[in-house]
Amino acid sequence: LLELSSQDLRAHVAGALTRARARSVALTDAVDDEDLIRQHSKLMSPLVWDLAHIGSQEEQWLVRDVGGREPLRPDIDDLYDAFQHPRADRPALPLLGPAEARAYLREVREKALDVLEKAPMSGRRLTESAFAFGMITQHEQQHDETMLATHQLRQGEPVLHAPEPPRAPSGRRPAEVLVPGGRFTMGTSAEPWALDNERPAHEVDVPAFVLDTTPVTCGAYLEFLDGGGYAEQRFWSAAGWAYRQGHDITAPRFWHREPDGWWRTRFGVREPIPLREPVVHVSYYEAEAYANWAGKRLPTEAEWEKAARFDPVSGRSRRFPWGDEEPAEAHANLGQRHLRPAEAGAYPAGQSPLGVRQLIGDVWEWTSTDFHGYPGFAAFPYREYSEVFFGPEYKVLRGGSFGTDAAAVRGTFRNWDYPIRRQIFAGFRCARDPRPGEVA
Ligand code: AVJ
Ligand code: FE
Repeated sequence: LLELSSQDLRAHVAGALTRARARSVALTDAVDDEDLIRQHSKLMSPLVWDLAHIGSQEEQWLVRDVGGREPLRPDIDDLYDAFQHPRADRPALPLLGPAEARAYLREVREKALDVLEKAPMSGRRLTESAFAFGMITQHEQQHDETMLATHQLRQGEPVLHAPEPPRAPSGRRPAEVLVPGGRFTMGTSAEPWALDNERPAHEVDVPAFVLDTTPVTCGAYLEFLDGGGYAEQRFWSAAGWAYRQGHDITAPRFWHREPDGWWRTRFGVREPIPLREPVVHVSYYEAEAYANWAGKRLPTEAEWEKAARFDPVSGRSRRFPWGDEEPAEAHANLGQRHLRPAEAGAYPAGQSPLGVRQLIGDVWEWTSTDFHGYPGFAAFPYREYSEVFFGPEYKVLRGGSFGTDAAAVRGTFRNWDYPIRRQIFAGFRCARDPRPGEVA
């Protein structure tokens, strides 16, 4: 990206903005106005809030800050400020209606593209102007994933359709790999669109550990469930057990027990639990309980990133498990191309040097690490993007899901959420310490 001429960089940015908008439009055109305004869950905004919020952020960051242009709708800044109104309160606000929101987004985008034509895109200003466009692209794609999660919570006939993801190649493969101990470079100072919390690059010493080569499947999770995993307190942390009891959690979100076994509902379709597919819609606490039941643990964030980026041959950290190339269709299940995770073991072209698969795409993976800034962290462009969330109440998730766009994930990307959250497309894989004699 940094080597592109300013004209090519402009074209690249315009393409990324256009792809994000096509997704926002598809997700909001799929339902009628009543569904856009309705709150499908207290955990989520009405879709029409996300839509206008996307436009409002684009107006503030690109049209006003980068372009120095006149504000279009300064009167709605507060309405669409996520910090001023919790999600549960958003339906009661005097929000723009669907038609008004769509017109506003078109108007803002027209201005933003004009700013892009004129903004300095090379030299010292590159990081400032181009970064703002990169950040806005990622912001829209992040809300597109949030809107996809709202679709999953919506009642009614299915409105989203997509082809099935690829199957896993046949043949037996190791279930775990040993990741050798030693230092590696975590985070980045070079990735052009990396957000503040991914920076700066720094060395971390990670002792040898063993990691699952795929995310934990529904089949394996069902063994935990059927084996009394939700009934036995000893598998759960104190906070996890309090949550399990307080909310009467007995299975992943969207699973239901019927006389003939377990089923789930996915984007309005009732279907049998796909045993070979990574489990999704589990909280951190459920992931932690499963890992305890299995005699394992969740990976730390550093372990996850080392498995995803460290190349033992060159000793350097890659951008992605497969190398430095941007994600292609064969590498990972990203971008809402498929509306479910692919079978565990799929995407051989996307595996890491040590043979770990599906680190990028399919399901976000819970790590055991609290969300904090790296050594040398500097908030950019403002504290509200990530710094205000640092602390023990959020856990880091890594790798993106089938609902995440390639523009919004990479080997260094960090997501975070409360450990009780289940409406996000989150699963996990397990790690463990090596047994005596396992480390050469
Ligand atoms: C990084 C997914 C936790 O959705 O709350 C969107 C991204 N920040 N708008 C979120 C975000 C501001 C953020 N996560
Ligand atoms: Fe936002």
